[in-house]
Amino acid sequence: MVTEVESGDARFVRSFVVLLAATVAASLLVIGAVGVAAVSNDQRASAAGGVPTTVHVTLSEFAVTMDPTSVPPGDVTFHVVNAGSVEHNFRVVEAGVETRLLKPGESQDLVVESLAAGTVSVLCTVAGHEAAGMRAALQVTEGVAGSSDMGQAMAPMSWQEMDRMMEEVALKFPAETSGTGNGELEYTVSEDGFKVFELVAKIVDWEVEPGKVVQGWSYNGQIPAPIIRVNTGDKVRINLRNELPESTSLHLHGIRVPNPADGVDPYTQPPIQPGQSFTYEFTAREPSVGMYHSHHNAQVQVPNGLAGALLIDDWKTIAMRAAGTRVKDADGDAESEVIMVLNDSGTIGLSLNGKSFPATQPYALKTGESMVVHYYNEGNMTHPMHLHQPAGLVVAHDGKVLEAPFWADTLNVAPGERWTVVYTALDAGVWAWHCHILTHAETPTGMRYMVTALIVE
Ligand SMILES: [Cu+2]
Repeated sequence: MVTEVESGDARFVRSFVVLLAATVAASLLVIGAVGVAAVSNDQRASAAGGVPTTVHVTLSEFAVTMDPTSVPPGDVTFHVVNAGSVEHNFRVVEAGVETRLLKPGESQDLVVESLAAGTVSVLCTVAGHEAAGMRAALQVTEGVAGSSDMGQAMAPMSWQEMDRMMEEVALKFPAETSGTGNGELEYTVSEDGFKVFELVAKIVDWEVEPGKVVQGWSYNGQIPAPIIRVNTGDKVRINLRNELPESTSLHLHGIRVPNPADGVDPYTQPPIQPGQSFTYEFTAREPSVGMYHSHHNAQVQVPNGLAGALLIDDWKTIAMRAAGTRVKDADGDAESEVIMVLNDSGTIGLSLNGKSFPATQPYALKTGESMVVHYYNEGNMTHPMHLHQPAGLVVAHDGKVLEAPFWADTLNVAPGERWTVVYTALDAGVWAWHCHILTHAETPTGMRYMVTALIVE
């Protein structure tokens, strides 16, 4: 019942994309051919004339991308651009050289002379950034003229080339990737009357965007973790088995639990070591838009994927009751409930529900219908989430209904926060929905990361 786009709506998205594709296909072919010719001319000059090869390097949270990714031996100029929102640098390990610390938007050229054939490692030396994904390899191969990765930033590029690449990415939306998070977690009822949920923490291959597969730290193979739903008065038991390579623990964030179930090792429990299990028990005391996530080496484990939603009571109903007659809903009921988990760090990086545009999931409503959205920030930065239309009525913060709901088309969601918003569709169209820190939503080669769409029929 959550976050699924009905098959009819999926067809609508497909037909919308197909229509766009048909109108631009011819121009893509023409411009594409020119682009390929230009690249190969450039590379021929480089290989034949001994002109230093230039590798365009883009730094972001948390990735190092290079174009091209293979070069002939010889002198190489790395044109390094920090396209991220925090400071990074770029080190060529085998050559023992690195750029200065680059602020967001800064660039520096790094010249490495006489690179020999082989594999060259590059990375960002800022603490934790390599482990979070900022490392890559450059292939230095005799006789190779360089291969261009069209998905990455290529500067300088013409405005026509930029338009073409942006269109190429946009037409892929919604791109299919393997793996889906936010499934509903089934439970069993024990003889002593508990709703029993089983979680296994383990590392899985996770496809963040088409072709980009990372090591995701998951509960039950899902990122975000499966949704746990209970009601006030329920006795709840969560069995967590740790199949990670390090200890972990589970914090029930924003949920009223007895102290021993708070998951803060080593105070309230010992760490759950690899191969061990631990049981958390509590009685659901009050309505909650809660999250559950790791509380052990959490700055690594949570952004890598160990986080999910735990809701107490029916928030579709609670939210619509809080909205009252302020929203112009046709029947007073919400048609869907959306969990949107924001992330920006770790192996998953900038993403909505574990996916980066164009692999993010679109949502659909008919005019006069409403959806209840719970924004969850499981990352390390604040994200101002912006839906082009309709404006949202913010009805709850951290699982508490507001005394005075307020309207927002852009809503800051800080790390750890949950905001509950009622959006009621007014005008038909495909409405962009994205983080408004623009480096979290776009690159010079098109929309990326924290972007999706609401389709209103
Ligand atoms: Cu953001």
